[in-house]
Amino acid sequence: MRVITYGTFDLFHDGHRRLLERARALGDHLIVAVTTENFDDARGKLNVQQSLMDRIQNVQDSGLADEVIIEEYEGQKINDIQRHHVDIFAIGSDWLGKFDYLKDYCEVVYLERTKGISSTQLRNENAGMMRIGVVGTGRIANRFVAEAHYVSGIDIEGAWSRDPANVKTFVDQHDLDLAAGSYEELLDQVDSVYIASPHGTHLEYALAAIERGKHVLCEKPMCLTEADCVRLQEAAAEADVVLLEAVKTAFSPGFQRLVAVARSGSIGDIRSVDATFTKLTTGDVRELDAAQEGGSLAELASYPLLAVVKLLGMDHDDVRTASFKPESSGVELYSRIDFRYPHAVASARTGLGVKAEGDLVIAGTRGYIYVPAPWWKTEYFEVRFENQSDNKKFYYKFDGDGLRYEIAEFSSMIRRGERETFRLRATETRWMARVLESARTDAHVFG
Ligand code: C2G
Repeated sequence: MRVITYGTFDLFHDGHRRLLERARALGDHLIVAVTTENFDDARGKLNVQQSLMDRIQNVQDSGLADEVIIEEYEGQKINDIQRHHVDIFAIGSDWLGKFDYLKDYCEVVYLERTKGISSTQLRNENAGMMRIGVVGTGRIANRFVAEAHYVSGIDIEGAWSRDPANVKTFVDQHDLDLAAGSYEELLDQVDSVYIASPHGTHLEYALAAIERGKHVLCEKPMCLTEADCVRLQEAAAEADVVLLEAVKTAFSPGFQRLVAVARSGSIGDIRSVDATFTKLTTGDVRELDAAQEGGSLAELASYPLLAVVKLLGMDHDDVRTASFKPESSGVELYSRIDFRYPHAVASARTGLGVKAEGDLVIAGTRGYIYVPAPWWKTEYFEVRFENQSDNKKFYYKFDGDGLRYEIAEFSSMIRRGERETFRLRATETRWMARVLESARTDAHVFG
């Protein structure tokens, strides 16, 4: 029986070794296909640290492969199976169901992935494999685990939240090692945490992690007040750990190019920025619950505020907010934060249960940039001029839910020993916390 398996095999660890052992045991000839850089790039896998040569060497050194080939293109698996007369395709259970289409060509076996890669299992402790714990088990935490899969060098160890039943379900669903009974138990097992619990709990959980020397990636809004933000940033500096606010747009390839194009003078001087983010939400949900710090500002303002700060900077002269906040709801359902800068104006609009065009328009003295909805992905934008034949179109990748870009940034910062990233500076995070706080407390309220 001829068996084939595929993988990146970056920072070769015990999970890889055990997978190859079991794949080999399924037959008498094991072919291992190692992904090329281009293929990993095309399938949206980020942060692969070792070269193709080194990764092939990892597989060869294991002594488990009878033959090593490379995987270069989408659809290659079907060709390989036929060309190499393969009987069994084997892959880890993290891909369960994803390769069922190969059943038309050979037997497909999903082998249980190895849960929890402890640092003692790593061939080289400093190889850069990072163990991360998830705090909170809601929608975004689920997406995080799926996306982390596409970032090399990361192993999600386990999860914790206030409700043990939710933790159990989450851990089972994602095949994780640890359903932590307490936050301390999770912290003991990891190098870093991703905090995706309700907004009002971020400060407490982030501080506890930082005080134990763990790096923190915290969902937006990281803080609801500037004072909380300063407190966290000072604690992180003291403990010498990474503290990053998970505003995913800041790390997406297209948004970074958009900012560079806009600030390079291509549309002249920027005179106005208008950014909108709305979502239709109804019913008994956290987003609409005042007790859980809901409302369109806390929920959505991070995105438009990011656009404003990245395009116009932090030195606005004035900011005013108007919010539709009916007494019956207790939270802002629509808000408009208006800024005055020395030579520009900006408007950040958010709505919950209100739908508007979610676009971003940057007006300049020579032309303007139009980013259609959903602008926060920035997969596409146009630079437009009076003379339409001068218009330019730009296209970028935004793979999956886009969380992989912030995860990749967080993990590279840790690996490189960096505490600050130009993609989202600590001062910008603090500015966003200050504006959010004032918008929530000093708004001109109607409704
Ligand atoms: N693996 C495992 N346990 C782990 C980590 C990985 O069993 N803790 C398995 C994966 O399921 C996969 C193999 O080891 O079968 C290689 O893993 P990666 O190098 O992460 O490669 P991957 O991105 O899974 O590529 O075409 C490529 C394939 O689709 C899989």
